[in-house]
Order: sequence, then structure tokens, then C-alpha cells
Amino acid sequence: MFLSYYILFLIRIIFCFAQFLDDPQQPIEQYKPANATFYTLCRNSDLYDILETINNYNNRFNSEYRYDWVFLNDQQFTDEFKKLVKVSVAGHAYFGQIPSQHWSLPNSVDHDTMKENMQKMINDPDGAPPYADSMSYRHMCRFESGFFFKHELLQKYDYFWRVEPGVKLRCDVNYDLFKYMIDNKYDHGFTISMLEYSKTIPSLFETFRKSLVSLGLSKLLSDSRNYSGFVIDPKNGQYNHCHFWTNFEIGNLNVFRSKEYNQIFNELDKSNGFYYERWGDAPVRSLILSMILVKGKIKRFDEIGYTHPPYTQCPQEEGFRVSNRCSCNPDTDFTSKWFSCSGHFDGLEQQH
Ligand SMILES: Nc1nc2c(ncn2[C@@H]2O[C@H](COP(=O)(O)OP(=O)(O)OP(=O)(O)O)[C@@H](O)[C@H]2O)c(=O)[nH]1
Ligand SMILES: *[C@@H]1O[C@H](CO)[C@@H](O)[C@H](O)[C@H]1NC(C)=O
Ligand SMILES: CC(=O)N[C@H]1CO[C@H](CO)[C@@H](O)[C@@H]1O
Ligand SMILES: [Mg+2]
Repeated sequence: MFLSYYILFLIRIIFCFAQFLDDPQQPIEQYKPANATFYTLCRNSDLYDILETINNYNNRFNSEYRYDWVFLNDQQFTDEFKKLVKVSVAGHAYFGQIPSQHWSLPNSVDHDTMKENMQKMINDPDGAPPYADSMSYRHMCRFESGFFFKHELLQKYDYFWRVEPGVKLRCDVNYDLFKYMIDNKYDHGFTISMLEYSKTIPSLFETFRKSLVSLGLSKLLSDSRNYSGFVIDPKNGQYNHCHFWTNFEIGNLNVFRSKEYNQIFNELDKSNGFYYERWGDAPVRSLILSMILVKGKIKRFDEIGYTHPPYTQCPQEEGFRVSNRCSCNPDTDFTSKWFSCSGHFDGLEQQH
């Protein structure tokens, strides 16, 4: 009896010592992260949604790797926002305000034309598209298309992973996704892709086509070595409305900083379509990226469980869902819906 207590005691001591040697704090401290950061654009009123999301990303990924997180806002972040967010982010948190010239109407916008078009969209007899009446949404889309990567807080990074308040990872991501991108020479990664509401972009593609022509880049429209096939319908040469959903994206900032990206964005911006219509950042960015990236540079992450309400990507394979502790219902997976563009993307990759 006494002896067995003694043995138990010994085992306990050995166990404690082993735990000490295996202190999980130690290797994490030494982990050398990639040159990368999380990035979130949000308002002060998004505080509690973003806190939930940050904690979910910690649990699923970031407590292991401790990447930084850059928060941008058109207003100043409150002290309360910064205090609560800072203690949740596993790496360093940085808070920035967007310069007003990146979040305001360009001088060339004619206010009457803009208001008239907005009213027409709101009163559409077949129903107004989402955010038809929102000015801030239009600023947001223009900012995310042409300016976020110019913010000073993002200058010191190569890669970013965009996160929105309220999104969730639904499975563990148990490898360093940034290093995966870099090691495999990917420039852009996405989860969900889908069709855009055509009412929000009536002139986008024509403006885009003309922009490429005036920049001497029109050969890109039919260059099969790029991703033009992802966005252009070969039957009529028009936009097929496919876009990468931008609320989850992991990408190389140097692509957005490139001369081509900015030339094309500036041409599009000159037409004021962000305000006269309601161009989303997703179709704008998808069109440009599909032209300037060579096949093999864009990765579809089909194994990342992810929700941005109302849609979810959920891995189908049970073994994967068990080993990565997925919490999503595989029957809710977006991939097989008719307005998903993932099958189309995979088809292109196979031709590659
Ligand atoms: N600072 C700031 N951030 C904004 C504003 N409008 C949108 N955002 C952020 O921009 C991103 C996209 O906005 P959302 O409202 O989520 O747009 P969405 O994803 O197209 O639409 P939802 O289905 O409503 O999520 C989110 O990260 C928002 O937090 C704004 O006026 N100010
Ligand atoms: C990270 O990337 C940025 C932007 O390309 C660069 O300026 C910076 O020097 C890089 N930092 C490191 C540590 O390599
Ligand atoms: C502008 C741009 O980057 N275009 C690319 C499209 O694809 C061709 C073929 O791979 C590249 O050479 C171009 O650089
Ligand atoms: Mg959103």
C-alpha cells in the first residue's frame, strides 16, 4: 500500500518534470513567422464581433503562430476598442486611421448624377441590390480595391490575411498558411467564390476592357496563361460575374503594389463607377488579379472550413473533419451551389 503511494508520487514528479521540459511556451517564443499580418477594416461598433472572430482565429490558428494584426478604420479607433482588441490578438495589434483622401468622393464625381443613379438603384422595381443606398459601403469598396495596401501600417509586410468582424474558421488550420503561400509561390488565396449581382456593375466590364486597351494591355483579355478564363465567358467575351469573395483572402501585397495593378485600378476609378454604380471590391479585384496573375499563382483553399454569414465552406471528408475538429455541417457547404464559381476555377486549374 505504502509502496504504491510512493510509486505514484514518483510518477507524478517525473510527469511534472517532463511537462516542464515540454513547456509549450518555449518553442512558440522562438517561432519565426513569415513577413505577414492579419488585416481588418472595421468600425468601433464592430468591437464585439471582431473580438469573437479574433478569439476564433486564435483557437483555430493564431495562438500557435502569433501573427500581427493591423486594424484600419475611416474614424479613429476608441481607447476601449484598442484596449480590448490588443489583449485578444496573439501577436502585436496595430491601429490606424485611413487618410481622408482614400475614403471620400473624388472631385470628378458629379453629385447629381451620383444621387440620381443611387435613387434609381434603390427604387429598382425588381428589388434593390444590397447596400444600394449606402455611401459608406461605396467608400469601403473603393478603399479595398485601390488603397488598403497603401496604408503605412501595411508597408512593412509582404503578405496579408483579410478578416472581417463576425467571420469564423470552422476547422483547425494546423499549419502556417502564410508560409504555405510563400513556399508554394502563391500570390493569392481564397475560399469561397461566387457570382456578383449584375445590377451593381452594369458598366464595370466595358470600363475594364477599355482601360486595358488604353493601357496597351488588351492582350491580357485572351491570354490563356493568366486567369482570364476565370472571369471571361469564352462564348461572348463578356464578364461571367465570377469573383473571389474578399472577406477571406490571403495574398501578396506586392501584387497590389505592382505597376499593372495600380494602372488598371486608376483607369477604372476615373470612370467613378464605384459611386455612379456600386462596384464591389470583389469583382474589381478579381478582374484585375485574374489578368495580372499567371496560372498557378492563385490557390483555392478547399480544406479551410469558413463562415461569413450567410455562407459556409465546409470540408466534406469525414477523416479531415475529425482530425481538424471541424464544427461546420458538411451539408451546408457552399461549393456545390449553382452560384459558386469553384468548380469553374478547378476546371481552369486542370487545364494548367
Ligand atoms: N471603418 C469602416 N469599416 C467598414 C465600413 N463599412 C464596412 N466596413 C468594413 O468593411 C468590410 C466589409 O463590409 P461588410 O459590411 O462586411 O460588407 P459585406 O461583407 O459585403 O456585406 P455583409 O454581408 O453585410 O457582411 C468589413 O470588414 C467591415 O467591417 C465603414 O463605414 N467604416
Ligand atoms: C517585409 O516586407 C516588406 C515589404 O515588402 C519589406 O519592406 C520588409 O523589409 C520585409 N521585412 C523583413 C523582415 O524581411
Ligand atoms: C500583366 C501581366 O502580369 N501579365 C501576365 C499574363 O501572363 C503572361 C504569361 O504568363 C505573363 O507573361 C504576363 O506578365
Ligand atoms: Mg462582411
